[in-house]
Amino acid sequence: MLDDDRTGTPAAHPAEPAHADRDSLRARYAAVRKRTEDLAARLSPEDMQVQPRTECSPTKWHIAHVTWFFETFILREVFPRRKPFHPDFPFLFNSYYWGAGPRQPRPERGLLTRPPLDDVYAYRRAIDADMDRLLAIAEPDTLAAMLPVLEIGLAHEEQHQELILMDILDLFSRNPLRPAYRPAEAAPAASGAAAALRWHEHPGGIVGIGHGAPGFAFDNEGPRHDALLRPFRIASRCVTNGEWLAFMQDGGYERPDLWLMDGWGTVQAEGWQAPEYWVRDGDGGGGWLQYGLTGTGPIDPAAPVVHISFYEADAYARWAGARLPTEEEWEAVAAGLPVEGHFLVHPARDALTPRPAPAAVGPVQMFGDVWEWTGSPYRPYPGYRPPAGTLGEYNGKFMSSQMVLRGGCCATPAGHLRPTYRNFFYPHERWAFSGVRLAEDC
Ligand code: AVJ
Ligand code: FE
Repeated sequence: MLDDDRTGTPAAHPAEPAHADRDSLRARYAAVRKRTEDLAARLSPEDMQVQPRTECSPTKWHIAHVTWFFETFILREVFPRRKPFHPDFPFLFNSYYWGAGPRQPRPERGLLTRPPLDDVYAYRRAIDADMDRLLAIAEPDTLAAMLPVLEIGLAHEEQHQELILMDILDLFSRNPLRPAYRPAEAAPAASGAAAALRWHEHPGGIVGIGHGAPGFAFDNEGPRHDALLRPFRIASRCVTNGEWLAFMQDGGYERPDLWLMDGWGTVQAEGWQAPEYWVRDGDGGGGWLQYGLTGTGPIDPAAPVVHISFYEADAYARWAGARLPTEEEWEAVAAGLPVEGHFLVHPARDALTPRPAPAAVGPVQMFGDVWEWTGSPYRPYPGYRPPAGTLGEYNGKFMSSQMVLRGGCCATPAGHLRPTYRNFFYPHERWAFSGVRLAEDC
């Protein structure tokens, strides 16, 4: 990755970066690393051990894996003869990189009761010390060559911060005690009415899609290219819980005519009657409560619906006489807007628990709260080639059978997102903070 022969990019010979640049890189690295540990600080060692199911990982594994990432793709690239911190850790904490060697099977990450948590934190300390020293003293050429990988490493750790919260929510939801990751007192109170839904018209035409500007983006956000859009309308905010309840009361989960074939099959097989983490109210009235990182509470009708699959998003849109926006339509509307919304703030400075809140009253709210399923399959943009080397496996090899989600959510670290950002999950998956926005043809 740092080898110019393999990346095909000519060697850069930049001037010595100012000390302020090095110091700001070191500070950014330290801040991202600390946020992971602050998120984990609310968990017990037992919480951090368990893998509730294949798609989820133990917190202990997450915090080791992101460390392995810096060790493997920066420290061991810059110093090719450097030995791993521990000879077994590359096997244990490689996620899916064939180029990085064999690995623990993903469904068996929860079996790793050894190494103990203390050893994983010692691993973090050791890699962090070496990373900080490298950032402080690396030759300008070395620093310039590692910068793109450092950006990926930091963005990677931020992705895993969101995954830690998703996976802990899934784990805790299987415990009949339904623990709160953070108590409800710190959460926003249930709000009043939802912001009125407005429809924004877009004239269509040829629009530029994808990342083309300076600054970091994941490889899957480019190349920038033109797309032809027909005139469309897009909703100013996401579908709310109140609107979702109307869908349920109208038999939304019982009417096959509303569903795609695979979606209806999943509804039948899984017995879905409501979004993930909705639980029957014990009072016998047939009502619902919502479990989340704050614990179990009433359903806020004004908040966006969350933890729905692509299949449910699609069925809802059909029921509503609308459709999902394509990712190009979504981006055409979002591109001109500041990336402002309800994201994950550093827990030490944040009074709020990650949980979706009602959309602000405003012309259009595209970012934060819930990821939005689009109608677009996760496929390469025209001209996309995965980067050379092992990090080429990061995004490109997942470009089949998944759908694109846009906009970021309340568990996405603030500053992580861009209007061109492409998230992706399989259409049946519900454990991400996923919701839906409607669109229609003009
Ligand atoms: C973009 C969230 C689908 O979970 O596999 C983490 C993020 N990539 N490590 C995933 C990711 C590499 C990715 N998602
Ligand atoms: Fe990863």
